[in-house]
Amino acid sequence: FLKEPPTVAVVGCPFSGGQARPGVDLGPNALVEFGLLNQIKQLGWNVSYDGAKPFADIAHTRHDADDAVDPPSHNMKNARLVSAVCERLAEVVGQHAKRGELPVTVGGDHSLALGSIAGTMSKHPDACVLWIDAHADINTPLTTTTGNLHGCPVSFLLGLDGTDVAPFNKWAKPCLSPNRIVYIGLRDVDPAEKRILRENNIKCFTMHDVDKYGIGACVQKALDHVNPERTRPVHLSFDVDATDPSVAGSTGTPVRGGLTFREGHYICEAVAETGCLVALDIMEVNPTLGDEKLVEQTVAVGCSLARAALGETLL
Ligand code: NNH
Ligand code: MN
Ligand code: MN
Ligand code: MN
Repeated sequence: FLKEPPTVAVVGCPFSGGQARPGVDLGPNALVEFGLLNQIKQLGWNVSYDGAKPFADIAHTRHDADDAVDPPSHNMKNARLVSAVCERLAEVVGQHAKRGELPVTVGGDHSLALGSIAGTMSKHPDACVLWIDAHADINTPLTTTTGNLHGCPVSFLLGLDGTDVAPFNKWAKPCLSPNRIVYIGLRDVDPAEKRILRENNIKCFTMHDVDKYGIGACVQKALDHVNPERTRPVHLSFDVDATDPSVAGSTGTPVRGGLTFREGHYICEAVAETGCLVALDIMEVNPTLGDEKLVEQTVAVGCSLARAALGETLL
């Protein structure tokens, strides 16, 4: 799916408006300062990087957006801001994909995946999505109890009931079908999300399944479901809170009982092995949470997950 020479376009997205905790906007710079760009180069890729860009004209890209400027609508917080950032991110990711590059979107909070996946779909409408997360992020504007849009991007991608609302419906058209997305790592799913997942027959590998079958079988079954012939392009959207807080604890909503270091990396390695990866998200690293050691460990894990997805092998 990619053009020679193979190029990774790192897209730094310093955005925190999809959730309430400041600091996740510092994620991209932390990963880049840790050496992400050179690490990817050393795997044999050309790497492009335009710097961490706010991606929207709306002045504030922080969590504390002004309710007077961006009033809550349908219980969604910072909806105009999230929509504007994702619309622009979709264009940028789409442009890189159309040039035959592999966009790696570094967040920033996970609401950004509405933009990155919309961008992937503009070039690869037949792509499938692996969503690695403790959370399902499939609330709709009607079901969200927090109003945080990082809990909602999947519902917009699928075009579920309640997502045809301003400002998103100006640009965000449904671009993914429920049988083209699969989850791994779930363990904190809201009651309304459980109903949505059931009603739409969406395949999920919860932590219970990881315990029961092992990560190897879960990833194989997940790929068999969304990509049976291994011919479809794959977008891997990795929320670092999928891993256990002991692995990547500097994140806004840690949930105990997560993927081990190896399980997280195994998912990325197995996706790399398919040769189908066309886009990657590394999301929700918040370098302001936890002590210095935890922050460095989390940033290092963000980088090593990206390397594993981009072909780093153990031997
Ligand atoms: N489900 C909750 C919500 O809608 C939590 C989502 N939080 C996440 N998602 N970190 O990855 O707000
Ligand atoms: Mn607000
Ligand atoms: Mn998420
Ligand atoms: Mn999450």
